[in-house]
Amino acid sequence: MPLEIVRNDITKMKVDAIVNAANQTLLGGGGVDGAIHHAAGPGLLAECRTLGGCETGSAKITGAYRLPCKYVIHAVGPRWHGGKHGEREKLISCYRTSLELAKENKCDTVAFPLISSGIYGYPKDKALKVAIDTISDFLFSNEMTVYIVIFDKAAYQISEKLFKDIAEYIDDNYVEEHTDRRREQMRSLLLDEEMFEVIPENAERLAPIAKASMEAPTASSLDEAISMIDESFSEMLLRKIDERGITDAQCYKKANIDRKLFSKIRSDRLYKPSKPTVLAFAIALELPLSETQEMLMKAGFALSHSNKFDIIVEFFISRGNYNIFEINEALFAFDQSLLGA
Ligand code: AR6
Repeated sequence: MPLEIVRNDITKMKVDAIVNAANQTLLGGGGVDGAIHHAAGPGLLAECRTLGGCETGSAKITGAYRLPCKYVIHAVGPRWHGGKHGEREKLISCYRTSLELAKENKCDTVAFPLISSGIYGYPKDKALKVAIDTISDFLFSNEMTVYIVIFDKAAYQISEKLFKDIAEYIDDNYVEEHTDRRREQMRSLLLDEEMFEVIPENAERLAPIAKASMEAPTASSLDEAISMIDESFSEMLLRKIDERGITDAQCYKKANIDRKLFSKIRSDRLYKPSKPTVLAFAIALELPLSETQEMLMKAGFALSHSNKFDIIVEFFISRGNYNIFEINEALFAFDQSLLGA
């Protein structure tokens, strides 16, 4: 997956390059800087001494010594002074310079901490947004896998309002789903077409399922039944891409899916994707809920109100928010797996 948020200690990441949140001297310090120097050993400091420091908003690259990666990119983030002193631009520039350095050094995988969000005081939700926006922008025109490494749960916050809204949505839907009356209604809905009128709020979600069962062709032999096989997931995906008038690359990049996986799906009409992959494409294609359900069904899945992952994805789709990185931020905050490959 091109952009992933993971919870880890960055010094343990087995990637081509890790990024350090350094200061202008490049001679070490506290926080992640201290942890990286400690794990890399004295060779790193010796090389840093030869670099002559670094300006805020820029970055320099060194070897990685005892770390399990090949390079360390030392980026100097801005100190937070309230947000009106060019902090955002400098932070963006940190990420861009680091990504360009990684590219020049042929790195395929890079891990970033949330630069400036510790000792330098940049609010964590804002720092995360800058990281996600800048990295995803870069990934639109470059092939690379980038990790944002979050050290601890406390270091991670999506905006309080969004968190509250999602939590409420989960509560509401969990409660709904777990009443017997509701479950009973859902079951009869699948059996009895007329029930659509009785509980219309279910109609959109379940229509594709009911429609598919109603339209199932009858066959006189097993061979004949198999020959009536419906459009596959891969065929539906390619058709929707054409209908939207977008290119394959625009679609898989927006889905946060890597090119190799997309080629596999493209060349195998019976490809069996995972549920997060299907949803990533549904988001990239900006499908409404009913079409999302239909696409999931092609791969043997459904959106259900019995798990948080599904409810969170549904929360965003029902609000017309198709930004996969924002959805992944929210999934991460609720400890769910992320969308994409
Ligand atoms: N792995 C991943 N993330 C970490 C780790 C780790 N091992 N340790 C801390 N973080 P900070 P800054 C997170 O303070 O704000 C140094 O003294 C941490 O939770 O390391 O850019 C430098 O020399 C936070 O979210 O860097 C500079 O003087 C994020 O990394 C100054 O601090 C960044 O926190 C730079 O301050």
